[in-house]
Amino acid sequence: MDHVPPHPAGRPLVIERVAELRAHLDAARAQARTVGFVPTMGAFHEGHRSLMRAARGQHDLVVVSLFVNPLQFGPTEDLARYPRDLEGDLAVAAAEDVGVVFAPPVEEMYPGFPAPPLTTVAIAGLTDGLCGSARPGHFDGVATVVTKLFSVVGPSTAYFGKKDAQQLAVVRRLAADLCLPVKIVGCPLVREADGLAMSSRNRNLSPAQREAATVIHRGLRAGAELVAEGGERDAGRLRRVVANVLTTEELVRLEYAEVVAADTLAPLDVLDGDVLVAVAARVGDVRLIDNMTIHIDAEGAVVDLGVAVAPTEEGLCAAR
Ligand code: PAJ
Repeated sequence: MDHVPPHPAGRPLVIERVAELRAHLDAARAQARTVGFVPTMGAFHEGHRSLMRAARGQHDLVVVSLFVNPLQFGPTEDLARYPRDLEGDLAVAAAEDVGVVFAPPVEEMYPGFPAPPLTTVAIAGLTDGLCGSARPGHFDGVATVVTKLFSVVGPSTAYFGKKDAQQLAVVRRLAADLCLPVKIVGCPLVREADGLAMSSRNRNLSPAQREAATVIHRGLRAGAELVAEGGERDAGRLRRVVANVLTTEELVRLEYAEVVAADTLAPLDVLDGDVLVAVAARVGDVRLIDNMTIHIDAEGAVVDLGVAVAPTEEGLCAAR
């Protein structure tokens, strides 16, 4: 049996090649160490850290992938401008006791790049609405890279943020449909103290835009209040209240505000069961998304807007 050297304290092992990662993780599994996986595109913030912490609480070895996946960016999107900070990210990963950072060059993931890969993963239905309409091909790019990463890492559990609610629904579905032997865990949406959902793209906002962007959270809060305290059960009226708040801010251009079923993402008329209220808006040329879920039954409505600071205890992630 290969011996797995412990990574030097304070520094994760950085691996760039698939074969090397496989060999390292095979050896770890042979020593009965369980592998928890957090896929990312880097530029870490508290949202990413909360996933690493959840993984660390439940696994011996945490693997974080750091790969800005060109397949999920459209031709006019911000691939070139996507924030990159390898040194800062490695320091964060070290602080969160991440064992391995997998940071492959693009040709390691897509041999022959920029020629498009011949094999991709596409998910019907779930990817048509919400961000799927404005970003054609985006979720197929996500599904393809996530499937490849699962194949390379072979984790027992993978952690995703509820911030990207449609992505989480897509990943759950692909894991189920392709019988992938990995448990998908959804973790709470983490917000800045003023309510703005944490995002690597927030770094690209000017101070005035950053201030204006808080209207997104205020819109969701107004909707939450209407349902939880006002007893509103009409999806159209909820949608309009959220949208109206978002259009009060000059620097923010609403792309969509939708009220859908949380699992199927099908549009709703009446609020019942697990409801996802999802919004996307452009602030300058930065595209931001946010959401909340509301559980509605005969007893009333329970709103989940996420957490204002990173959760520190394991157990905050529901394995649903
Ligand atoms: P990225 O945007 O780097 O996000 C990595 C993970 O962090 C995702 O699961 C995302 O939902 C989670 N995350 C981001 N902001 C969060 C927040 N404010 N609160 C909680 N979780 C948050 O999502 C991607 O990368 C990519 O699409 C990827 C899955 C890595 C595939 O390329």
